[in-house]
Amino acid sequence: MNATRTLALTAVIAVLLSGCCLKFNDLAPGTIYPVGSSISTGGKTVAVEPFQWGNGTWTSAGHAKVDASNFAGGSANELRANNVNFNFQLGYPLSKITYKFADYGGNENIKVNNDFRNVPNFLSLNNTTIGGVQVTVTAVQTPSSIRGEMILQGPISGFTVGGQEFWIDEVCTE
Ligand SMILES: [Ca+2]
Ligand SMILES: [Ca+2]
Repeated sequence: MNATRTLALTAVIAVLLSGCCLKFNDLAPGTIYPVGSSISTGGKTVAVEPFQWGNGTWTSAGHAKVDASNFAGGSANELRANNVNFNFQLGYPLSKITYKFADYGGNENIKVNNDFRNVPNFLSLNNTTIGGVQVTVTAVQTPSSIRGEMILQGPISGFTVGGQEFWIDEVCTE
């Protein structure tokens, strides 16, 4: 194989391997990240941003925390949003994002392609579009929690999500 073909093949493989999964297992449990800070995990950056409450008021007083719990249904560590949003800086554009989540109370925020939503929970977003991206929510609701997985499919140029008592794990991209 000549050098040009080797280079072309390497480029193809790089594209095929461009998806990633953020599992947060490289973070130290108990670490707290205030609004304005950034979380470096899995070679990516997650910015911790202000959160909008159900009444429309924005707060910068929340924080993120690395928990060794398993609410979102992943394994080992997960990220907790305590009245913050996570702005995932993943190397856009992407065609798909999936993630596991747990909502133990309060409202949630989600923004895809600059289309911002503020909702009591994510169940109502199943089979809708946000920012032109198809949203699928598969979750189990109990009196105390909503736990499941969300799939975003379509041309994605930005993704932010958070909540008040919200955990997230295994944010994977294609
Ligand atoms: Ca994990
Ligand atoms: Ca909720």
